[in-house]
Amino acid sequence: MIVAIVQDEDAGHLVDEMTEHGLRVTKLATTGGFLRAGNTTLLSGVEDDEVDMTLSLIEKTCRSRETMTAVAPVLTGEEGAFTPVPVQVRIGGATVFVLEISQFLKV
Ligand code: 2BA
Repeated sequence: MIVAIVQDEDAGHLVDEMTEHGLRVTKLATTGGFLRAGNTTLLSGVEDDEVDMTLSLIEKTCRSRETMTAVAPVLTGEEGAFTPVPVQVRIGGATVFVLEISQFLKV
């Protein structure tokens, strides 16, 4: 099982590539814990000999991007006053987990 967290901008193209290569994929709308922004998580049950091809498709399709975000408010000194700090963040290409599946059933 490949679990790939990708940017929304890359998700449609990646799903197209995967299905064109005969892979099955489920697309979930997810939210990153750090940016609290939408991203996409793809679940794909693949055979062992399809793992490398799947990873290649992900690498080929998912771009790395930079974004500015205001996170981690810091105390300014004034009691109760917080100032969001702008931070530049590089996202992706993709965060990928390759999992062993003990059973696959369709019932
Ligand atoms: P977010 O959690 O929203 O993180 C977006 C980007 O912010 C990350 O990009 C990384 O560059 C940065 N970032 C995240 N946590 C940080 C921190 N504590 N300090 C500084 N910068 C931080 P990516 O690494 O490409 O991750 C993109 C998305 O993939 C994440 O969105 C999250 O939804 C998922 N993700 C990444 N690593 C994960 C993991 N180990 N487990 C589960 N999900 C993960």
